[in-house]
Amino acid sequence: MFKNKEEFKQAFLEKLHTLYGECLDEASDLDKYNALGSMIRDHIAKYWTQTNKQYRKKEVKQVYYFSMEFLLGRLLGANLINLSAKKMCEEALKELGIDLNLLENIEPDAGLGNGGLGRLAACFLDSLASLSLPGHGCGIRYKYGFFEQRIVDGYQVELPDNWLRDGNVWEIRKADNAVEVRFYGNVRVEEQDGRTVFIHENYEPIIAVPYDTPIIGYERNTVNTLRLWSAEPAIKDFDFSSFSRGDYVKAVEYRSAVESISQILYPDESHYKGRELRLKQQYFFVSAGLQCIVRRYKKYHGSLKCFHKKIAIHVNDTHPVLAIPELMRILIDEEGMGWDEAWDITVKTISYTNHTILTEALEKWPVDMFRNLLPRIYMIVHEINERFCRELWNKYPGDWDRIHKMAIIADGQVKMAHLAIVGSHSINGVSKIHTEILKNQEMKNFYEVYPHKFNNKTNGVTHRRWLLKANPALANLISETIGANWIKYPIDLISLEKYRNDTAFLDKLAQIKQRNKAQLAKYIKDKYNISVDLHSIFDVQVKRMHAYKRQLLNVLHIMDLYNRLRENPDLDIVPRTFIFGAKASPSYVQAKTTIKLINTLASMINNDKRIKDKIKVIFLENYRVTLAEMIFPAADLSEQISTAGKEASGTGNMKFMMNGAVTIGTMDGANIEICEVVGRDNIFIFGLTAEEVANYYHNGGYCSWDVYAKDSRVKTVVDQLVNGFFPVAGEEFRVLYDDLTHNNDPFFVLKDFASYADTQLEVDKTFRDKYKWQKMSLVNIAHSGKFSSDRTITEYATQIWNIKPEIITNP
Ligand code: B1N
Repeated sequence: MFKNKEEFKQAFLEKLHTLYGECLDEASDLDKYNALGSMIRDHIAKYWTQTNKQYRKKEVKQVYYFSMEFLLGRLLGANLINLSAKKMCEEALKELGIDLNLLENIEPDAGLGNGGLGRLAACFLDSLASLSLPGHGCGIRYKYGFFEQRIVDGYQVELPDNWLRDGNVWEIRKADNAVEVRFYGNVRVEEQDGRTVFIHENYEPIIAVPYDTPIIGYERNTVNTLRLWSAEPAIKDFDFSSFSRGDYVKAVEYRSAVESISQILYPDESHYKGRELRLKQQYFFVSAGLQCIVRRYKKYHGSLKCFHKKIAIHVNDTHPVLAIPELMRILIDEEGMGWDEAWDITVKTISYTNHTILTEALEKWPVDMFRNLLPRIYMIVHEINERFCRELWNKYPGDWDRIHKMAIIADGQVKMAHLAIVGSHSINGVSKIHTEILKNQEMKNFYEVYPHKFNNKTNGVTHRRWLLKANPALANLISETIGANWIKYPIDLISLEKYRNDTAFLDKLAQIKQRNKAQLAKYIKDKYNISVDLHSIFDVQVKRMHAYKRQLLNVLHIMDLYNRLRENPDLDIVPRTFIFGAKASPSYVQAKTTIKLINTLASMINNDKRIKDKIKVIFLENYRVTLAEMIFPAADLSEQISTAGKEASGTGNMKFMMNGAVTIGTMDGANIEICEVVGRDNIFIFGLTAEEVANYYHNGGYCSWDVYAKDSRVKTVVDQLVNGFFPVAGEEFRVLYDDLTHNNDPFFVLKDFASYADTQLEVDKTFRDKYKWQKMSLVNIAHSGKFSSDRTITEYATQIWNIKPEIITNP
C-alpha cells in the first residue's frame, strides 16, 4: 500500500491534517481511526475504478448477490490483511505512538444481519473478490443494525444499535445513482397501438439512494462493490406548498414513513411475521438494485435481449424473491418485451438458495396486503401463477390437490418459496443433507417437475477472517510449517495431516490454544470478574438462541453434572468452562427464558464453593462477529447439537473446526460433512439421526413422558425447572418445563439426553489424553480447507452463475 513506513507515516499525518486540521497530539482515537480508513479508501480508489472499468470493457458476466442481510463485522483489520499492509501499518503507527489494535477497536461492527445467513453473505463477498470473480452485493443500509444485547439481572434487554453514529468511513454515498421505487396506487390497463399497456398511477414514490462499500480481494487488485440502499423522501424536505396549505403534519409523517423503510433490520431469524414494512423493505431494495443494474446494462448494450448472458442475480433465501416479478415488470412494461421472452430471460438470470425448512420461517404474504402495496407486481405474480398451474394441469390432469399444494397463490397467500422455484433456473440447499431433504421431502413435488434445477452447495466461511485474522498465532504456525500457500489455496491445509504424530508440533498447537484461552479468560475476568481455569475444557455454544439449536439440552446436561458434583464434590472430572453466547429474538419467549435460565444457573454454579471450581458457566453478552473472532480460537469443544434435520448447514461449526476445536454434534447440516472428512475418530457424534426424527414426527412424535418417567437424571433436572430449585420468581421456567413434558418435547431434547450425556463423558475421557486430543484438533484444522467459502464460491461460480475470474491489471 505504501513503499515504506516513512511514507506511510507521512501520509497518515497529512491525512489527519487535511481531514481535521489537527496534528497528532490533538487528534482523538476516532480521528486517527477515520484517517487510517480514509487512507485505505484513497489507496484502493484506483483499483476500484480499474475493476469496474475492466468489467465493463471486457463485458465480463457479473453476479449480484441480493440479500436482506450482510453481517460484515469490522472492516479495518480485514482490509489491511487483504491489502498485505497490516504489518507495515502496525509498525509505522507504533513509531507514532499509536496502537493499531486500539484503532481497530474504535470501529463498530457492521451488524446488518441476524446470524448465519447474513454472515454467509459477508464471507461470500470476501471470497468473490479474493478469487478475482466479478460479483457484488446488493442490500439495505439499515440505520440500526441487529440490536445490542445487555444482560440485566439475568434477562436479555435490547438496545438499538446506532452503528452509524460516528459516520462510516468505508461507504460512499452515490446520490447520482438514486432511483425511484413506487408503492401503492392502482394500475390502469390501456390498449395502445394494438398492445396492452399497464400504467401504474397514484403511487407513492420513494427515492432509493445507494451507498457503496469497497470489497477488497486478498492480494488481488480486485475491488468489488457492496451496494446498500437507503430510503429518502421523493419530495425534498418539507414541500413548501403542502406546508403552506397547512399539511405540515402530513409532510412530517410522510418523511418518517419513508425513512422507516431502511430504519431497522428485523431481528427474527427463522421466524416469519407478515409485516407490511418487511415486504416494503424487500421490494424497496430489489427494485432499486434491479433498476440500477438494468440501467447500466442498457447504457452499454442497448437492448436487454442478452441480459442473462452478462448478468446473474442470486437471491439469498426468499427475502429478495420479488426480483423475479420486478425483472418481468421492467422487461415488459419498460422495455416492451413480450411475456415469453421476458420470462425466458428472467428464469435464466435468477438463482435461489434455500436456507431453512422450518415451516415457521417460510415466507407467505397475505394477498390483500401484497396487492395493495404492489399492485402491478401482484398482477405479474398472478399471471406467473396462472401459467404455472396450467403447466401443472397438463402434467397432472385432474390432480387438484397437488396443484393446490404447489400453487404460488393459494388460500389467500403468496408463497414466496414457490415463486422462487418456478421463476429461477437453480435452487440450492446449503449442505448435502439439507439438499436431500429439500428434494425428497419439503420440495418433493417441485423436484419432480424440475429435477434439473435442484443442486447442493455446502456452505463455507472465509478462512481469511476466521483463521488468518482471528487466530494470527495459529496462522503463523501453519505458514511456518507448510508454507503460506494455504491462504490462497485453503485445501493445502491438508498438508498438516502429516504432523498428526509429531508431538513437538502438537505441543506448539497446544501452546497457541492455551494463549488464546488466556486471552478469552482475561476478557471474562475484566468484564464479569469471574476467574476461569485455563486447564478446563472450554466448551462453547455460540449461535442464535432457538429451540431447535437446543441450548436447553446443553443446560440440562450442566444441571445434571452440577447435581452429581453437589452429591460428590470429589467427582473425578476434567474441569469445564461452559461458555454461551446468543441473542434471542425480542418476542421469542422460550428463547428469552433460556437465556434467563443459563444466567441463573451460572450464578448458582459460579458462586457455589462446594464444587471447588470444577465447573463454571459463562454467558457472554452481546455475541457478534467481533466477539466471535475472540471466541473461536479459544474453544476446545464446539457444541453443534441441533435436532437432526433442523439445522440447514451451520457455519459456526466450520469456524470452530478451522481453529482446532473438536465438535460434539448431531448428524445434522454440515456436521455430517465435517464428520465425513475428519472421520468418526475425530468428532463426537450423538443422538437421533434425521431419518429417525422424521419417522417419529410421522407418527405424531415420541412420548417424552416415558423418558421423563424412566430416566431419573432427566426427571431430576426437568423437575428442577419448576420445583423451587432456582431462586427465581415462581413459575419463570414453566414454559420450558411444559414444552419438554406436556408439549411432548418437539425438539427431542429429552430423547437425546442420555446419548448426549454419555458422549460428554467420552469427551472428558479423551481430553485427559493430551496428545490424543491435540491430534484430533490437528486433524480438524487440516481438513477445514474444504469448508472455506472459496470452495463454495468456486462451485457457485462454475455451476450456477457461469462467471469467470477476471484478473485486474495494475492501474
Ligand atoms: O442460514 C445459514 C445456515 O448455516 C443455518 O443452518 C440456517 O439456519 C441459516 C429468516 C433466516 N436459515 N434461515 C435463516 C435468517 C433471517 C430471516 O429473516 C431466515 N437463517 C438461516 C447459512 O446458510
